Amino acid sequence: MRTKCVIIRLMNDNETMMEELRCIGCGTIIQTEDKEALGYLPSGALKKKMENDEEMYCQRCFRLRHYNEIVPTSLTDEDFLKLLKKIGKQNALIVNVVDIFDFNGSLIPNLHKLTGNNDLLMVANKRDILPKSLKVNKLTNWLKEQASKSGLKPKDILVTSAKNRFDVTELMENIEKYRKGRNVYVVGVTNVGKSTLINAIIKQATASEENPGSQDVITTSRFPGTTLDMIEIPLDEQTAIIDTPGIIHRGQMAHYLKPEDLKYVSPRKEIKPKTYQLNSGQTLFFGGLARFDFIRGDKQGFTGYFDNEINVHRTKLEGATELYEKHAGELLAPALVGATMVRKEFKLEGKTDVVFSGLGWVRVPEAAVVAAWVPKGVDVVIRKALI
Ligand SMILES: Nc1nc2c(ncn2[C@@H]2O[C@H](COP(=O)(O)OP(=O)(O)OP(=O)(O)O)[C@@H](O)[C@H]2O)c(=O)[nH]1
Ligand SMILES: [Mg+2]
Repeated sequence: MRTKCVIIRLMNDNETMMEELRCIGCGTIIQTEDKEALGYLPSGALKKKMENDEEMYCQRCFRLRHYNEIVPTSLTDEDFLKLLKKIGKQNALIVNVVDIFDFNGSLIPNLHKLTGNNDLLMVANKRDILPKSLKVNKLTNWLKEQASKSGLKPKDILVTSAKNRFDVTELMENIEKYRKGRNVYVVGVTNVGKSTLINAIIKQATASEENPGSQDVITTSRFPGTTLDMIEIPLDEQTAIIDTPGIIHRGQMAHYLKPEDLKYVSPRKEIKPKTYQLNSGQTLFFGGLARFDFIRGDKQGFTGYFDNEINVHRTKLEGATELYEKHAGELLAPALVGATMVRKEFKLEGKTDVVFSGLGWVRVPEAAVVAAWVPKGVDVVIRKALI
């Protein structure tokens, strides 16, 4: 498996060969002219890397990898979609990665349109975030039901954690089984862990006794939109596994948060569910980012599945709006101060999750009328309870 800088040879208009250098971290074309534009690498550094036949990273990747600092890009949603439409024209295996912690937010609308009639393998990543007590069989059945409801017909559904070596080995075996000698395109919404999974595959495939844990080849980060173009990692002489830029789903909380608050939507540890016995007329605030009102129904235990560091505040429904207006960003933190909170009411039959896209969900065990509030633009959906 060769992972050095990607050199793509293209024929230009005059039918002469020209070489295109790409950053191995994000897939963007390397250039030495414009400091502010994507793919910038100072010419001295480029020369040195070429002489030493070293992996080549653009300045944006360098900053992300070493200082965890993001440089905003000017790519639009259409740019990303255009790239992905090319995949529909290939005969390949499509691996659709979704984030189990944000399953609804990571579904791609019209995925079949983008990928043509190609075989689809669904990979539900970030298993390590959900409670260990949740059995993989139960989870897989739930995923199958949800995928089918969304019009997806994957050949198979795998549950993985990019951090778990055994999951990665199983993923590699399944990819080999389903790809039947074809290229593999790894697609999905931003931040689901596509690049992290491919890095884990590279590590597994290249690990040796002398080199048990090599460094991550592809740049990954908590910031949505890390990968900017296709990145080809050869699987054999003819075929490759290809990382792709994530599709931007504007309804996800991550697109509205400040960089320092992104940790709440990308938990690193297993979440510990918390149950609250509420009477009707009570409200829960999850930081200042989500609000849950219990309007009508019998007293019951509502369970919150959120990052362990999200501060939960319980209060009376009456007066909750004033409390938010006074204390958003202080008592109720983190918050998007100044954002309009939008209310959605639901009449539920029981065993339902009220999902705040990307941030987490509240499990409602019995019949109840509830309202969910989120900053304007963020999606709220209800679904059959996962747990
Ligand atoms: N807890 C947990 N975090 C993960 C896992 N896989 C990836 N992550 C984290 O999720 C975030 C996004 O990972 P990336 O691999 O950059 O996601 P991506 O899908 O390539 O994102 P784009 O390039 O923006 O489309 C990073 O903070 C990763 O560390 C996992 O299995 N478990
Ligand atoms: Mg990526």
